[in-house]
Amino acid sequence: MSNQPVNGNQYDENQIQVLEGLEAVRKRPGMYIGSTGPAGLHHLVYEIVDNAIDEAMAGFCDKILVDILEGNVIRVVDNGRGIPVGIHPKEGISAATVAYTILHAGGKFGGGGYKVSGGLHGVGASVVNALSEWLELTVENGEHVYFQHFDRGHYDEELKIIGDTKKTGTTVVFKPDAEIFEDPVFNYDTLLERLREQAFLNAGIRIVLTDYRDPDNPVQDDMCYEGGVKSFVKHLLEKAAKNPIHPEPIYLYKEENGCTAEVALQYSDSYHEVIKSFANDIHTIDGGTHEMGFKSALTRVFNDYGRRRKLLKDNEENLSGDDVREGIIAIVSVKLPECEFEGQTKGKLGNTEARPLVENLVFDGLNTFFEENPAVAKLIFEKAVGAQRAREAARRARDLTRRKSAMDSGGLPGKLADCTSKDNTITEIYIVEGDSAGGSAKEGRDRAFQAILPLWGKMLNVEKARLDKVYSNEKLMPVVMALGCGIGEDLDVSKLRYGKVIIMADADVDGSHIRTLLLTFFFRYMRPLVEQGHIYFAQPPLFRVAKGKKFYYAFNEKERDQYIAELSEGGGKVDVQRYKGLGEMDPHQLWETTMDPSNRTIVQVGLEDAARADQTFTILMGDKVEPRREFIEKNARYVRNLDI
Ligand code: 1YM
Repeated sequence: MSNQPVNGNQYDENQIQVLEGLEAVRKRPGMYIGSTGPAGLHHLVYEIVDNAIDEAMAGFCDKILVDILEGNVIRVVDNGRGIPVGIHPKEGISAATVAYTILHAGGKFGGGGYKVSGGLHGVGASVVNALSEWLELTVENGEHVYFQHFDRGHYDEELKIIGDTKKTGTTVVFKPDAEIFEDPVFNYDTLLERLREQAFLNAGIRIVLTDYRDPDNPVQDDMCYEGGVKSFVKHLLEKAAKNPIHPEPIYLYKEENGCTAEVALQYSDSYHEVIKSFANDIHTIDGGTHEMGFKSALTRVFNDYGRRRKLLKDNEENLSGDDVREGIIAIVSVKLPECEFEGQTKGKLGNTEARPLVENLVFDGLNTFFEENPAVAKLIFEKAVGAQRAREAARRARDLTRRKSAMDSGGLPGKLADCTSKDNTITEIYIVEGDSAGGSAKEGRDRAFQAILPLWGKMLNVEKARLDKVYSNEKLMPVVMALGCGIGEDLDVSKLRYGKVIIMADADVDGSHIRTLLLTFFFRYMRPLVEQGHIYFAQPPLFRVAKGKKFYYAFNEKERDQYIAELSEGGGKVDVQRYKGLGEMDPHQLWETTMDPSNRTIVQVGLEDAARADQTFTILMGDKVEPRREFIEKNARYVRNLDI
């Protein structure tokens, strides 16, 4: 693979820089796409699609096709103007080639007309090219069809005309490099979720995702939402099977100094809040200035309204942020000429101008809405007052619990088998469903640093209860007391008694249920524990494969079959035991396979797993039957794989 010299026969300075640039990307892909795991892999697709979306936002394109082809090849097609094919004055090669070979060239080329797109690190097409085994670019400009082939970012031939056409548009086909990515297999639902989000955030654009990997059974979603973020809110409500308390989402929009802010919100009868914020179509999972502006305006509007209407008496406290957000589903989307993303995962918007932009929009817009829609305003306001009362009830329940526990067991639950160490950088607590597994765990553990809490009793349906009910739940309170860091608005992570909170449950449907319940509880009432990576799942083995004295533990069917094959060599009887539950393992086996830090695998729970559990939980435990049935039908086949 060599690059064609451009000016005469020698590589010029630019050309060398290009090669160095692509090499840099291949050497440290994580710097450009975050990781070489599934997130980084899927990010390649978003980078290319982002360019097509920018073209659509500029008003030149209304349809984007994203195809997953056999062999995990991706094809993205748009009907825009086509990437410019003319010779780039500085580089001496086609502008399209520049966009695909020069680092950071994508957005900047074209003299300011081209909006900076907000990919995770804003890296663009050349990074995708560098990380693809091969990539093919086709551009139609209404006259000719242009084509260029790349191998790992390098090309032997320039962009060339291969035919004539009346159409315009860009097609990019690429195969992610198996030398770079751990497992270059695309997940349809991952792509679908993100592309659907893009379709909501860019009203009117049609995005069609098709999976052709199973030739007999292509899967397709065709997405176009004229209602934009308003449709997004409706979609989230439906997906989570929540009951809205007013018929239509409230929609607010504002444009100022080349920035736009858009907000859609609706209240449901649930007790939880969902706020999704975006900056230049990037999900800001940790919020930031736009979200702060939204929250502060919301609280102000409610309290002003309450005082003005004398619904809050002079001697009554203001509604808190949590009160006014109870049951809300909101989308906050800003588009700025340049976004600054902060924080470790770059999930937080830093631009200071975004805060007043959103704050003013929501303050003025929602005030007006409240004045013009008194009936809806009254409903929403009363819900917030209900939340305020429940918060006060929770405070009383908490004080009562504190007094009670101070009197009996020094604040620790009776069934807790505590560890000796108090140093939470090394301590762990196993939360175990069932007394028999709890017994094995107590015997098998290393009591120096491992505590065991068996769970018993009736679980609370977190969906249908507010915090005050948690304080009287016999299953959850021992967890809260053992962790020692409080709950809800009292949560103080620095008081957490164990650095690792490990949920250990059977590898079956009941086990999956208890995992989901606990995860949902942590997500809703102790979210910082999830955010800061304190929550884990234990991974007990499913099989023991043995011949004579030699044995292996297998954690899935593939491993089991490998061990069977290995032990079968040379003849003799191979014995396979399937563990139906943790209780079937003796204490030593449980220690060896699931609890010994030098040997076990534990899975750290991320915020996305928890958010998904939350949604799943609403569907499974909420009061709508139809979404529950749909969910069960769709997921029945996954139960064995334990996707939660
Ligand atoms: C399947 C991916 O990349 N579409 C696309 C990209 C560009 C344009 C149109 C485009 C931009 C401009 C003018 C401009 C890009 N052009 C460049 C660069 N689809 C996809 N569609 N004309 C066409 O911004 O002024 C980068 S992306 F840099 F070459 F102009």
